Amino acid sequence: MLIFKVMAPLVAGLVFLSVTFPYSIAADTLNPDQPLRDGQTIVSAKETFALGFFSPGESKHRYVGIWYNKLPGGQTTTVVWVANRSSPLSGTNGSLELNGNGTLTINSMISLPMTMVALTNPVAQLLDDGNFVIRESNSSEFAWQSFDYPTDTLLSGMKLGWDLRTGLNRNLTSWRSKDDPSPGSYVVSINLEGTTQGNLWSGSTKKWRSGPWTGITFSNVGEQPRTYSHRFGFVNNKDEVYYMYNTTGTQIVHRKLVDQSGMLQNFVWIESTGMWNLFLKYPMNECLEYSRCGPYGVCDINVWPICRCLQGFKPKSPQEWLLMDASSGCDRLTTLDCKNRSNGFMIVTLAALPETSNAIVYTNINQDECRYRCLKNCSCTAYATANISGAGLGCVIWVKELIDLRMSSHPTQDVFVRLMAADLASISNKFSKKSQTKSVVLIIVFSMAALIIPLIYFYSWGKKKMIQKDIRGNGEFELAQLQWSTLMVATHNFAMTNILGKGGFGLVYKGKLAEGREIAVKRLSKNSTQGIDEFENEVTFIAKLQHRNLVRLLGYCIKGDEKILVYEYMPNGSLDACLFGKEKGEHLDWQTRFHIIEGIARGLLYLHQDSRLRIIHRDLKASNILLDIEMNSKISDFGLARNFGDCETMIKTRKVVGTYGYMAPEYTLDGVFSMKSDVFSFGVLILEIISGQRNRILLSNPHLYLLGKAWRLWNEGKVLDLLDPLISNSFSVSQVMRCINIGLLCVQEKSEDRPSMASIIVMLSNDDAPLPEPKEPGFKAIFSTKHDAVSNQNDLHTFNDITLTEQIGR
Ligand SMILES: *[C@@H]1O[C@H](CO)[C@@H](O)[C@H](O)[C@H]1NC(C)=O
Ligand SMILES: *[C@@H]1O[C@H](CO)[C@@H](O)[C@H](O)[C@H]1NC(C)=O
Ligand SMILES: *[C@@H]1O[C@H](CO)[C@@H](O)[C@H](O)[C@H]1NC(C)=O
Ligand SMILES: *[C@@H]1O[C@H](CO)[C@@H](O)[C@H](O)[C@H]1NC(C)=O
Ligand SMILES: *[C@@H]1O[C@H](CO)[C@@H](O)[C@H](O)[C@H]1NC(C)=O
Ligand SMILES: *[C@@H]1O[C@H](CO)[C@@H](O)[C@H](O)[C@H]1NC(C)=O
Ligand SMILES: *[C@@H]1O[C@H](CO)[C@@H](O)[C@H](O)[C@H]1NC(C)=O
Ligand SMILES: *[C@@H]1O[C@H](CO)[C@@H](O)[C@H](O)[C@H]1NC(C)=O
Ligand SMILES: CC(=O)N[C@H]1CO[C@H](CO)[C@@H](O)[C@@H]1O
Repeated sequence: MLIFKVMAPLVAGLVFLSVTFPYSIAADTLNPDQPLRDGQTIVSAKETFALGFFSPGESKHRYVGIWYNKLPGGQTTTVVWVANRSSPLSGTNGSLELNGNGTLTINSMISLPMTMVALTNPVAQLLDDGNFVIRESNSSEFAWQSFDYPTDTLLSGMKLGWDLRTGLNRNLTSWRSKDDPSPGSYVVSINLEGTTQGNLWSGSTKKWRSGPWTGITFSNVGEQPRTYSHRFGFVNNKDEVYYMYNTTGTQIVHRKLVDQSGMLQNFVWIESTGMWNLFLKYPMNECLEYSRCGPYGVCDINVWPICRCLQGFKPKSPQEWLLMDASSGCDRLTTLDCKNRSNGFMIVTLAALPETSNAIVYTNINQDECRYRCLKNCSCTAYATANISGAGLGCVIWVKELIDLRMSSHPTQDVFVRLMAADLASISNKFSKKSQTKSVVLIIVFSMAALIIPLIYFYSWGKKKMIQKDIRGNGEFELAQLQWSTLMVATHNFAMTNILGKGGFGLVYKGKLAEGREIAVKRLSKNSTQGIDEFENEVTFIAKLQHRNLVRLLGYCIKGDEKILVYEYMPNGSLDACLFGKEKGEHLDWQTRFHIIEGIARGLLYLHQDSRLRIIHRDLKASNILLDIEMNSKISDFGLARNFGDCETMIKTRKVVGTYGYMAPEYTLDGVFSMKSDVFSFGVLILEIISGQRNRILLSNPHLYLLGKAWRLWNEGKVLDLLDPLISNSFSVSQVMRCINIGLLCVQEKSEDRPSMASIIVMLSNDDAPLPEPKEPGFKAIFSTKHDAVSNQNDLHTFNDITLTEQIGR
């Protein structure tokens, strides 16, 4: 059924009477003395929205709300507005009434949020955009509208922001839970101080900000991956300050929602799947999280670690920075002393203006005047000029710390940061030594004699980008050496209860450092000879590798026989546990699974191609993928990884190590491995993530073999049957199909038929990239060849999670 196609005009009052909507009362209006009782609904003219009493989720309480009328799966599945969300009724005897003077009451007691003058001949009407309005029956002007009192959802045509004439502040507030629409802790609102922008609050903590409006878009929203056609605008004048969007066609059904997880989400209805597709959410990545790197810290999602200090600044707490916690930010190398007039400005080019809520904004002021005003004021820490809200040139002067600084691949916003001359000079020295750093630095040193004299002007070829020195020295990451006693305390003397699991060469414990930071501590088994090689392997590789999709080694400890590695702690555990563990992927919706697949792909590309070493992991499997708090995937366990030279593409070994189920045929059978054997394992992972099933090798029952199943369904044209039934939320059919197609390409029998990680990234991120048709996956050989190690196990076990480290004879 085509749900949101424009319907033939309906004769109001006739159609709704009994057949399709037995409980709806006539048409879309509510008149005085004609109450709407629980069980009845009023439906907008084109049947898009309905209004009535409902109980959300498991709740027994009754609320008055507006929902999409025609979505399948129950009429109240998507509620967009709730009247009086804090004061529900307990019984089903509710009635909504329009009084003779135009106010609405529920059970003649509870009033809706209303401020209006008395009407003489009122009528209430539910419109097709989801707005419930009250007006004089002979007028089209709204005396009251539900759009002025949003709950958690912003629909097309609604205003988010201020009516300065009445003081009305329209903001979105999350539901407390899916059963309770009363106000939760997340609020999206528009602020008026500084430059106006959208803000996402968690209680009194800011989580995200949109940045100022540039005239076209918001400046701090990051690269928008895909947008569905809708026009949006920002109005900022003396009467009103608001954001609004309009969908461009009646077919497009779009809503924005701040949900209980604290994300601002954008959904579009996909008719072919009959589901909501979440296509954009904020904050979109770690760097868009508010003040991720603290004051004077700069976040850049394209490098690792993502946080750096501005030049002329140093980490406030080097130890915390080393442990990847940059929230304390940075301090000046030399304290700003305004009486000492040897100070000036360093230009940094950022993705957007830093937070402006405590900055001073002047409109219609040029750059020279802006700089002059900054120099005049001893509290000024930085200034910038910007086209504020598209209103033309404006000047922003910061008098406090700079926060929420973000870099991108195409930074455009120049910010002039005030530094002492000594620091400016050291930057210029460093800069001339490191001229390959592609940057533009313009330094103006201010002296009393001549107000503004550009003394030093450095220009270097290449892309405009800020130079930064991070906490690495000579390109090697500084590995913290930790005290044995610290680790004993952190893990409660390696208590059994602290065991997180078993890694490649020993047990892994959860630990907590004195300052509260959680860590994962891997302790090498004392009697493992194999382990020592793997320990060294791990230290060699992982200490040199830095990528957001690889697990981070924070430090080590060697004391006597004890060899210990300390990693960042991954609160969401391993992918294996998430997919196949007790909770069995219930909380893994499609977006999350896709995000995990993308993360693994990026990590693997880095290993194969972009890191300084070229590395084959050799033991990629679900239990070696860890998940951080935001479900970013991190590849771990480099115990079996192999470095290979520039000319080598293939290595042959007599010692086959790895994990059955994930190993490529040529490796299992001939001991030959290459980057393409990692690609095979990645393909198995994709199919496991999509299906929620392990790739079992049971010689007695090859049909359980996931690759076989995927291939059969692919040929039968029923490939969506592979999808984990727990993916109940919205997903994009085409994205799922692409992923299965890519998964099958990765597990091709011949390694040359498998794509490289670089092409996989293109295939994953580009909906239009053509995909080759897969051939039969390479599993026949595994089943048809008599294989000692496999047949010895009498089919009783699955092999997926056993890493083979012993030599198996051939
Ligand atoms: C509705 O029912 C509740 C109990 O279920 C009762 O307390 C209340 O007075 C009733 N209200 C009306 C308007 O009848
Ligand atoms: C409208 O009528 C109700 C009850 O009849 C009363 O409580 C309310 O104050 C009136 N509102 C206005 C704006 O006169
Ligand atoms: C609407 O009706 C009211 C009284 O019923 C009258 O005062 C008003 O002028 C009318 N307005 C229009 C636009 O006809
Ligand atoms: C959201 O709006 C309500 C009602 O106007 C107001 O009381 C509250 O302070 C607003 N919250 C924020 C964060 O703007
Ligand atoms: C959206 O549509 C309304 C009504 O047609 C119009 O007033 C408003 O300017 C539009 N806004 C944008 C951003 O296109
Ligand atoms: C500098 O700016 C701050 C913030 O507006 C202001 O309080 C202070 O008076 C200014 N100082 C001077 C000397 O203008
Ligand atoms: C500022 O932005 C508006 C809207 O995009 C544009 O029309 C105007 O030309 C811009 N002004 C300047 C000075 O860039
Ligand atoms: C100004 O600061 C510099 C260091 O930045 C210092 O060498 C110089 O002595 C200071 N001058 C005065 C007058 O304090
Ligand atoms: C937001 C709002 O108007 N809430 C009203 C809900 O009903 C209670 C009475 O039960 C009023 O006090 C609130 O103002």
